[in-house]
Amino acid sequence: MKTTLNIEGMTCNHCVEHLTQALKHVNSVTKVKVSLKEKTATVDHKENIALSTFKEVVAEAGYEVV
Ligand SMILES: [Cu+2]
Repeated sequence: MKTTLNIEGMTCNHCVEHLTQALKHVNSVTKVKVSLKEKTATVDHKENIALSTFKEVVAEAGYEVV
């Protein structure tokens, strides 16, 4: 499964790395690709993940799913 999230609040590559690591820690996630330019996070995962879970993880990292 693949989910693309629109992310607000990233300003530099540190943010990209920070968010990537946060999303990688979510259960069943296999791959994360974050784009600063596109303001997106594309997440590959083996099981269904609720949007609320993604929102929570992103918020905890200091950014926002929009
Ligand atoms: Cu940053």
